[in-house]
Amino acid sequence: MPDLFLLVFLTMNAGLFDEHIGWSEERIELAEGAAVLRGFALPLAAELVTHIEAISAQSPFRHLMTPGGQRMSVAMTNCGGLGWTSGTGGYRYTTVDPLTGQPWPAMPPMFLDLAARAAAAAGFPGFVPDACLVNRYEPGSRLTMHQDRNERSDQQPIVSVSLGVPARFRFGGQGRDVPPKEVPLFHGDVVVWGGPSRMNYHGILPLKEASHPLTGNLRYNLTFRTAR
Ligand code: MD6
Ligand code: FE
Repeated sequence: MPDLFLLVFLTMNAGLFDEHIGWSEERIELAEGAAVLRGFALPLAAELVTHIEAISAQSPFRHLMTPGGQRMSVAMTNCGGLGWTSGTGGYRYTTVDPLTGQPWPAMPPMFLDLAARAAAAAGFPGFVPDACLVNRYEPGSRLTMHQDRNERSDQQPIVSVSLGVPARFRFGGQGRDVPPKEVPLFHGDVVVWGGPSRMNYHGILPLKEASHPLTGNLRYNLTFRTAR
């Protein structure tokens, strides 16, 4: 029932705009230092998707292999000075896309601006990311519980933007034993993540079959980090 789903989805997102700041200030605290800013990126969402298409025309989406040899169900690419990649050598950041042999596509200025504004809104002023991981989920794609720990410093937050089909996000604690909270992430939502929960485990449950007018059955996620 994709049409009904879309209607429900659009209704849920209606009224999120504030005339002045483009954001309703609906905010969900996941833990100290981690918050969902509902609809924060909604005014820019269509432009973000256009940029993702341009980025992936230059550095295509690919299914990386984990260091353990498993093909990841989420397809990835990057923009910015550094890109997150994976292989038998482990997880690392590179300046060059190993697939093309060229530098990763430049980070569009509007990406930098959005990431900095979202971080500041969540209490982390002065955020200047040097890496933007672009994730593409198709129905069934998931991200198992993990920590983001390949960045040189844990003093900077992470800013994560959701686009397209909604997903169920799981947020746990510092150890794998903490039972996770579950929260839906919709088109235009931004998660900002830093301070005491920067190293908390988190993941995305398998994407459900659904349709979004801008992305079809796909979900995109932009994850901004300061890697160095
Ligand atoms: C995703 N996000 O939303 C995957 N990591 O598709 C993440 O792994 C993530 O949303 C760190 C901080 C925020 C996130
Ligand atoms: Fe992560």
